[in-house]
Amino acid sequence: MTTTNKALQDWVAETAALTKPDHIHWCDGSEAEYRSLVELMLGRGDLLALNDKTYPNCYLHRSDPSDVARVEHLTFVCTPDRDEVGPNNNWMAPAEAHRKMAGLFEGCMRGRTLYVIPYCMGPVDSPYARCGVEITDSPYVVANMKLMTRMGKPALQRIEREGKFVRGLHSTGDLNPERRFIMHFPHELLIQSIGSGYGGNALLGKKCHALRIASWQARSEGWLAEHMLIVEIESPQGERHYLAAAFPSACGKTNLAMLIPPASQAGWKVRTIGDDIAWLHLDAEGRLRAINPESGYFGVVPGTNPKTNRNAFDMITHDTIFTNVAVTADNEPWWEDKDKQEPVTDWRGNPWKKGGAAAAHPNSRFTVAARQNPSYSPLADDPAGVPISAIIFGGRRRELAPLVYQARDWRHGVLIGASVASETTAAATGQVGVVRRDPMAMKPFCGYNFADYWGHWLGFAGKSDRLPQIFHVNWFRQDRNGKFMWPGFGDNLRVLRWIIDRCEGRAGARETPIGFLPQPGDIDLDGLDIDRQVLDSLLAVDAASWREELAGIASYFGEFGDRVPPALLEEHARVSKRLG
Ligand code: SAT
Ligand code: MN
Repeated sequence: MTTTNKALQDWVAETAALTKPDHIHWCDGSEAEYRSLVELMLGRGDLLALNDKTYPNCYLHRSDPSDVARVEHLTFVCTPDRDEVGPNNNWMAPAEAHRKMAGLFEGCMRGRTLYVIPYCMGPVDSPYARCGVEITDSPYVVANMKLMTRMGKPALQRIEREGKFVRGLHSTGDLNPERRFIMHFPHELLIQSIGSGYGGNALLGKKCHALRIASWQARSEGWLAEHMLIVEIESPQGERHYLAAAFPSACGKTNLAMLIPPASQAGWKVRTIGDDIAWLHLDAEGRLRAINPESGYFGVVPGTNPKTNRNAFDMITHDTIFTNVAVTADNEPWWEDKDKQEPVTDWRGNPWKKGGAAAAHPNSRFTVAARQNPSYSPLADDPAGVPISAIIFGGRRRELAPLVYQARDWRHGVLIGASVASETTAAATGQVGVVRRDPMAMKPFCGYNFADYWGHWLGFAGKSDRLPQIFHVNWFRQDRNGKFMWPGFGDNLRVLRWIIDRCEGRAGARETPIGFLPQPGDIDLDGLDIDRQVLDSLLAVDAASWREELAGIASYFGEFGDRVPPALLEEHARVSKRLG
C-alpha cells in the first residue's frame, strides 16, 4: 500500500531517509495485520500471552521501568513566540527543537520497521473528525493505535480526499530518559516524540494530537478540544442527557463514564460515549455537541473490580493489551484491589514479595476497543455527536471543594474551570499527592497559553444562549482519619441526577458565594447509608478557607500577567467580594 497524497508520500520518504529503517509498512488497519503484529511481538518477548481460557487474546507488555508514565518535563510546545505557549507549557524555539530532534532521529530505525499509521480522530464520516498519520518504529504503538483509533484504509481515504492531516513522528529510540522528548509544532501541525514507548508519550493520536494540537486548531476554528469524558444518562421515563466531565488523569473519568447505577436507582441507564477526550462544537441551533475522537480506552487498571467498575472489569477479560500489571500463578493479569488472589510476578517481571511495593504499577493500563464496553453507546459513532446538557469540572481534593456546586452562568463557570486544582497522580512522573492548579484538567494538555485559552472559553458566551450549565464536583473529600466521605462510583449518579435536574430547572438549591449548592434534601439519598453530619460537611462552604483559595487562584492567574482576560478577573473579584 502507498498513497496518492503527495505530501504524505514525500514525508514518509524523507522520514525514511533520516531514520533509515530496514522496512516500511503501511498499516491497513485489518484484523490480519493486528494478529501478525501480535505474533511478531510474542516472538520477540515484547508481549506475553496471558491465560487463554480466562483471558483470551489478552497480552501483557512490560515497559522499561524508566518509561511508565507521561513525562511533562520533557514535553514541549515549539512556536516562534514564547508567549504563545504561556507558562503552562515548556517552550523551545522551533529551529532549536528541529535541530535537536533531527540529531536524535538520525538512523534511529536501523534494523527496525517503519510503520505508517493513517488514523482518524472521530467517526470517519464526521465533519468534526480530524485525521493524522503517525510514523513509528514500535509494533506495540501500532497495536495500541488499532484499538484506540479508527486507523488504516478508511482514514487514509479521507486524508486523500481532504489533503490535510497532522503528522506525528515517533521512535522508541534507545529509551534513555536523557534522550526522551515529546515536541509539538502547532504551526506545522507536527508532533515528534522519541525515547518513550509509553501511552500519552507514544500513542500520538491521543494527548499530543487530540488535545495539544487540536486545542490549538480549535481556538482558530471556534471549537473546544477538552480532557473530558462524555456520558449518556437515561431516566426511567426515557429522558436522555449527555454530560461532559473534565478530571485530571487517574481521577476516575473511566469509572464515571461507565457508571453502574446502585440497586436503589432502579430504571436508570448509563452509557459511555467517551472516557477521556471530547471535541465540542456549536451546532446551527447553538447547542454544544460533543464527539469522542477516540474509539478505545487506555484506562488505569489498579482498583478495577466488580464493585468499582463491573463494566470495565468484564470488558478487559478478552482482547485486551495490559501494560505493567502483575501476573498470577494461573497466568492471569493481576493488580491491586482486583481480588483476593496473590500474584507471583510483579510488573517488572520480578518475583512478587508480600508486603513489598505494589505488584502492578500504579499507572498500569489496559488498552481495549470501546465496542467491548458493556455500556457502550452506539452514539459514539454518530457523526453529529451528542448535545451536551452540562459540563462538569472536578479534581481530587481532600478538603475544601464541596461534593457539587453549580456556576451562576457561563462566565462564572469558566472561572470555576480555570480554578480547578487537584492532587497529582501516578499518570505523570513526579511527586504524587501534591495539590496543583490544573485548569479544566488541561494543565498537561493545553497546546497554547492558558490565558488565551480562558479567553477562548469566555468567548462562547457571545455565540450562543443555549450553552450547557457548568458544575464542579469533588468525589474525593476525606475526613480527619483519611476516610473518603462520599461513597463515589455508582452513587455518583445521585449527584449527576441533581445536575440534570438543575439543567431542567426542576431541582432546589441554595445560593452561596461560590455558586448554587444542593440542600441535603435536594439529592436523592434513598438506599444510601450516609450520616447527616457527613453530608452537611460535604455541602458546606467555609468562607475563610475559600477566601484563602481565591487568593491562591489570584496569584496563579498572576503568573499569566496582563494576558489574563479582564472578564475572568472581574468574575474572580465578584466571587471574592461575596465571600467578604
Ligand atoms: O498516558 S496517557 O496520557 O495516555 C493517560 C493519561 O495520563 O491520561
Ligand atoms: Mn486522560
